[in-house]
Amino acid sequence: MPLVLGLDSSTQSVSAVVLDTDSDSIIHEESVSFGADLPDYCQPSGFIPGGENGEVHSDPMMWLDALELVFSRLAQSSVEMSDIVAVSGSGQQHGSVYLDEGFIDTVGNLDPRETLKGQILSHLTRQTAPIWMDSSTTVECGEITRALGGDTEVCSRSGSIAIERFTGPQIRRFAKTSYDGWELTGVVHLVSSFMASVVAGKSVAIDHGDGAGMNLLNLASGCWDNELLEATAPGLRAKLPSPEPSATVVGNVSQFFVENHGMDPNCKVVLFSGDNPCSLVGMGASKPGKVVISLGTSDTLFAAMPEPRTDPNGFGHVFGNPMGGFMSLICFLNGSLARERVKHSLGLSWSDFDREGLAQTPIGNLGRGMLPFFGSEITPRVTSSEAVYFGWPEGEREPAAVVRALLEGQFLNMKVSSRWLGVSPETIYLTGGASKNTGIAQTVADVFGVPVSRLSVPGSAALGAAMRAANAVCGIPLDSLEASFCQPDSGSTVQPRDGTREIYEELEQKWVSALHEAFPLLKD
Ligand code: ADP
Ligand code: XUL
Repeated sequence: MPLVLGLDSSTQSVSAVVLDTDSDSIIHEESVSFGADLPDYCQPSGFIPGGENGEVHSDPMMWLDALELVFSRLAQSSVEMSDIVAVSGSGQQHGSVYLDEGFIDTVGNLDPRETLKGQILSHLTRQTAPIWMDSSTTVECGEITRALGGDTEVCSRSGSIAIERFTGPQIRRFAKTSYDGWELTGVVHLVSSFMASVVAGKSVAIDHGDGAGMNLLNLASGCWDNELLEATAPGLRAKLPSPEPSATVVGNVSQFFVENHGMDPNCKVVLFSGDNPCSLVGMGASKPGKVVISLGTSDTLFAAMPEPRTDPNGFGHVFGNPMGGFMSLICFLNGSLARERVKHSLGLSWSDFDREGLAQTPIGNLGRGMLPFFGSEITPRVTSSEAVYFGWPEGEREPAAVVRALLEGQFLNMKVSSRWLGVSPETIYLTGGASKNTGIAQTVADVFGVPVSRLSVPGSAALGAAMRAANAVCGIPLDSLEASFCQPDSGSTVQPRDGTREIYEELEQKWVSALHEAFPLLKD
């Protein structure tokens, strides 16, 4: 019974999904939450709270503890670990891990009697890893952009203008502010390639899907871009793993997992990729034609693209599609954390969001709206610390209407910010932690005016990673994997309600006017 394993090292958890490729079924899912399962790290949402100057970092040792815990839980479950023939994974994009040269030897000879953390901690040349929520590198983005001759040049080479959370500007800031740390650094990994290195027991390459989120990869050639490397940090080329196609089989699983968790020593490891590229596969959307919205810690909207298409406003990105070609993506920072903030401040549960929020208020909220930026936003790029309300009668802000205004504001922002993609979806495919909330799914359907379809599996990134492993190692065609694993959950498709189009056309105009009034420096 050949099994394949997909891992997902996301912002808030490390999770796993196991597929049986004979019976075409998902036989097991497992998840370790940083907040609930590893409280000693004091990172309840997966990052170190209170970072200054826009810094948002996480502890890579927490990810390793979570990885070991996931493997231990899998080994204690009904999963026959020795039947797993292939593994791949997904990682939150853009985050970077800085290691000395000794890491390469240590990761190749992991001692099964010690913990991963105990062996790898001393190789960190930077104790914490900046992650995708970090916005501390505006100065470095400007420096890289000037060195290349402008946004257009950076964007046409790397698929994105220089963006604060992307790895290149993050590397530049470290190299500038910590000269010694940079000198000691032998290798810089992404979250995906770091976790893959540990699983494979060797320092592995960076795949084209996630590598494109660094402002360093030349999309046309698939190689690191000389000018971008030079503009980013001295000696960077020697410290970066090579970029390789996502389907590359890097070798067998580390002896560490063979001895400790009963893995087969011949189990193959396929390069890990970014969470959004993996989700594209897991949602059955890696061929052009489908638009996916993922409601995780961040909200993202993405689609496979035959040709790389870049965003004239600079908010969108082009990444490698792990199954070949490209994907476009737009990321919204005020995603689940903004929804959680409203939920907590109003003392609601998730089901109240639906029952006591959306169900009690009319579509379009009688013109009462919200710019849902509780913290600075990436799309559009605004500095903010509180939501902006428009169209409300003085003194009135009843909780139910606030819930609706938040969600309508979030999805109107997505609709407005994704027009440059030039794709008119017939259906939106919804994934991520918040997608199971039917009221939220209904609001997406109403705002976009198209049906919203959800898959039966919540973790599309881990599923996509497992499908990539099954394709690359077992040779199972993508079409047949999609037919087996990417079917919509029966009965969970949500239809847009009648009469919503006009209401949202009007609200959208008000929303855009409110945006430009609140943030006059924004480009049209
Ligand atoms: P990530 O992959 O970024 O770690 P997930 O896709 O796992 O995130 O989503 C986690 C988020 O989903 C949580 O932060 C929570 O806010 C949200 N969530 C979970 N359940 C619900 C629900 N029923 N309704 C709305 N949001 C939910
Ligand atoms: C995408 C992005 C986030 C992270 C975390 O550009 O920054 O979606 O991948 O999920």
